[in-house]
Amino acid sequence: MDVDFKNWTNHAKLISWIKEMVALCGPKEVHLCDGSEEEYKSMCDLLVKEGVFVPLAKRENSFWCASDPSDVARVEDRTFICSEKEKDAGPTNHWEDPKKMKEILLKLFDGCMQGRTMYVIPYSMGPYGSSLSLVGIEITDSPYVVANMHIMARMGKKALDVIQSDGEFVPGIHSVGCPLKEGEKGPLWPCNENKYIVHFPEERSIWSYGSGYGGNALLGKKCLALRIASAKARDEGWLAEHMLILGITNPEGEKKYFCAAFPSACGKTNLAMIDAELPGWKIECVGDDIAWMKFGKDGRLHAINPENGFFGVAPGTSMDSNPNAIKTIAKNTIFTNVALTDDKDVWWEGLSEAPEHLTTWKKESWTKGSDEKPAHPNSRFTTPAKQCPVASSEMDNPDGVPISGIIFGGRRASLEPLVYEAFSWQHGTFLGACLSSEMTAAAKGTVGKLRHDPFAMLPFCGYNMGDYFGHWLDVGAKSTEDKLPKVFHVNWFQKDESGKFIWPGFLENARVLKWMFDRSTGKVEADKKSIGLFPKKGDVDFSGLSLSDEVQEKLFAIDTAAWKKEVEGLKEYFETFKDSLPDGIKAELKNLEERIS
Ligand code: OXD
Ligand code: MN
Repeated sequence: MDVDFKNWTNHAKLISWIKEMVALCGPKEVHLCDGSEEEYKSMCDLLVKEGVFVPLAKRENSFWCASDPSDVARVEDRTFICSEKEKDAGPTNHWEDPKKMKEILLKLFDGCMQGRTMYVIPYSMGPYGSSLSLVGIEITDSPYVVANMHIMARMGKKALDVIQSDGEFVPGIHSVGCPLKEGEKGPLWPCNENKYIVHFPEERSIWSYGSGYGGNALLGKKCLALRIASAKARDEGWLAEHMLILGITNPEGEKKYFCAAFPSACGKTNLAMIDAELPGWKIECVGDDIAWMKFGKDGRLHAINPENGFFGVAPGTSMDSNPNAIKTIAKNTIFTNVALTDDKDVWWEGLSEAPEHLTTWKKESWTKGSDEKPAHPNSRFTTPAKQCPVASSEMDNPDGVPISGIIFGGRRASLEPLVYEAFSWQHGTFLGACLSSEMTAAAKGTVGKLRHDPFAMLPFCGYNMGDYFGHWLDVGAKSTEDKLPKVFHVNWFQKDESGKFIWPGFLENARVLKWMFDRSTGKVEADKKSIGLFPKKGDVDFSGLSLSDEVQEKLFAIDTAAWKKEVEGLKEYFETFKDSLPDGIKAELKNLEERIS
């Protein structure tokens, strides 16, 4: 098939790769995307015409859609890091020999787009003109993916201009793996039970087959911005992290930025756009999922959010938990796998009182009182980041924002106090490596079971996690403690004996952010304790919360016996990394053991 690249690109390497993919996948036609508003509209019109999208009555330019019930989440067990050497993928990733994997993929992709349109998406992760940004090309046979990429990335001609001037791009090929015979219409949500999400970190390329959902298919997000970018960051001395970025301004007008990493189901999106309940303070959102950090000339780490939209989990999002998210999704939003109301609006658990009748994400009729959950626990909204009422004007700043603090947190019913600070960058790196969370019903696995998720990067690190810890230590060695961000650990999820949360969480978490802010300006001192630096009494403001003295004490208690047990668990966990576990982490584990004994 002849593709007319005139007025699109004349970049030889790009053209030759697209031609190669056309020959391999055999689509019926090729659409070279321009990223325009009209293109987005035509994609949505097409999806409405096909019956994939249902236009919503109460939200301008917004749509409801439902995936195939077998294609609802990232598939970690089908995600591969195909580095040349197995050791470079490490013990926490699935590895396959790149040559062998290419053979598998070439067979799968052979003719996989038959009867479908191939879309070629040029996109930038990060603002144009930033030395931190990366450009990718995603080839896909899913118009749903094209529509979502319009929201999630900066997409279009300008990305091609970047390729033209510096030649570099990350190629990503995606297919739902559902070719169509002549005249066949196929399912509304095409996918294949055989799924492969494959990364070649040395070649810096992505091949994704069989899924049309989220991180499996929107290749800019987890595949490029985390797995490929983390491998590139290791080679080039920067950080690609699974972190939100927020800005805090105090009543005196001083502004600081923080990044935060949390495993799934710990309220990361809620914190990213928290509606501060602190008079005179202002909190702004730069990003809710990914941060890329590089040293500026000032010796400080500066971060950009490579994304342009939020792909947020809907259930649990409400005017109480996250009013800014609710306001963000009022228009121009794609809802996937939530429930549809009879008057063509969306609903999910936790949003409001359930209506009497709904259409579930499985397109079944649902009446109030039924046991089934009408929205899938991993149902999502795809929405433009700039619609967020507290979107930071720095979202497009090519220089990024200087980071004063990095926050790690997990869901722990006991052990971990409300907040403490690391003694140093090395100790902070150790806190990131130790991160773990109790699983909720939203993730596969046993509810309540502890899952180690270092830096919340377990499913997203594009290389050996042990080397990744070492890379963090190396990054710290490039600057000095006074310029490096302070590192904090938080836990919003402590429970009492009856299983009730003892900290109110949600918007009240801003009180803890305020303490971190005051630490970063040097306004308040901290108490040195066995596991870290703790707030002095009264420095985390509890006024108006009616927390009993007992609860206030429990929020900051250190249970030495439990910590001894934790250390034993960590020793065992760290053995997984064998000789890639860096000395700095071993030293911090030993220090902790000594301090609590
Ligand atoms: C996400 C995730 O979708 O972390 O952001 O799973
Ligand atoms: Mn995420």
